[in-house]
Amino acid sequence: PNTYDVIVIGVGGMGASACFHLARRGLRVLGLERFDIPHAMGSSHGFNRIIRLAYFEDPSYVPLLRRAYENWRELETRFGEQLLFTTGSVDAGPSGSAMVEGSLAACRLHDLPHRHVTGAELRRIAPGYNLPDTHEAVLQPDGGFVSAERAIVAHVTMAQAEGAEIHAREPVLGWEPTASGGVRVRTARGTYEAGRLVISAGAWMSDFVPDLKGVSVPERQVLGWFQPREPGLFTPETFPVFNMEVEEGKFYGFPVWHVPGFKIGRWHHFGETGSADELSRDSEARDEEALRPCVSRYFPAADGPTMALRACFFTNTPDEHFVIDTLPGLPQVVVASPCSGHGYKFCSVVGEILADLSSSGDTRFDLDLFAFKRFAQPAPKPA
Ligand code: PYC
Repeated sequence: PNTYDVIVIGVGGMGASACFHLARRGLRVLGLERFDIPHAMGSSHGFNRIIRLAYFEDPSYVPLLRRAYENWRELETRFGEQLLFTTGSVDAGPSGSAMVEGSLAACRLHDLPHRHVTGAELRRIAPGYNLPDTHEAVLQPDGGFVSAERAIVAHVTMAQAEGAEIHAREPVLGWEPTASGGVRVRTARGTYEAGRLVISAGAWMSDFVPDLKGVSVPERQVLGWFQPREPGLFTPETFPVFNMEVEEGKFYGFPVWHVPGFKIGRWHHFGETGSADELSRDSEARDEEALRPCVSRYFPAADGPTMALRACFFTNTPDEHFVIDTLPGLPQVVVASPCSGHGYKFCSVVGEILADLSSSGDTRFDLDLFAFKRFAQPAPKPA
């Protein structure tokens, strides 16, 4: 079989970055993707993805985010195209809500510039917003979005320029460790061997890592674009990206960019979970119904005709933190993702971490929060 230093299964956001960071270190890399590059079947499409520093999920993500920003900027320079757009970010909810308090905690711990404002103040600063006065928001100026599909193209193009071999439309059928401590990967087209394996298969993760079955759970999510009635309030210059928790649910959104509509998504957990091959990518009227009440109430100046609807996947872990680790007993195999819907912004740094783990076995980044072993079944007690 053809041999490589590292094989990467899944060339979406994370895998594309891994291919680039491995190849730039002079390693022989093969990236295998079952769909097109880029594609809209998983979790790396929809034109743009939020990036933000005030990380309400846990302040320990902030050092990774700082490096992610640096790496996105370096990639832009190499590729010659802007990929990261700064709009500022808003994290909003009722006073005392987890999103507002978590965002404030990250800002305070990491000394991030920010403003803590009421709903009324936010309306004055960014009049596209219409939050009740009982709500608060944390505004952080470094937030914005990454151009999602273009960033994959950038990572793949730069990986190829460094000698990586990337195959699209080549589904992986299985992999196994070899007696020499490497891996063998079987695809619909052939068999390949390598010293190391990176599995960044997103919603297909548990197909390749059976221990993640029931831990890494794909869930269908909905996105919509709505024509603003006052377009000037929803430009990248006037409208910061947001996450908010309100009585209707948890939502996130963007200014108008590349689609003639204000983009809003819902972090919804309606139980639309299942296997990545079976979940629907079609958009339906009920998807719009999941979004429209939030638009009408909190963004009334954007409550115009529907421009587009899309479905995508979150691949959730029970605690909604990532898994980035080597497999127990198989140090030559590194897994990255599931990312529970908030991973894309980290692709630029996770690729570097995957290259660290699959070249030296170690990294300078703290990965405690992402350990594989946190989901290990406790050993049965002796009778
Ligand atoms: O802000 O990271 C984010 C995000 C992802 C999905 C929803 N919000």
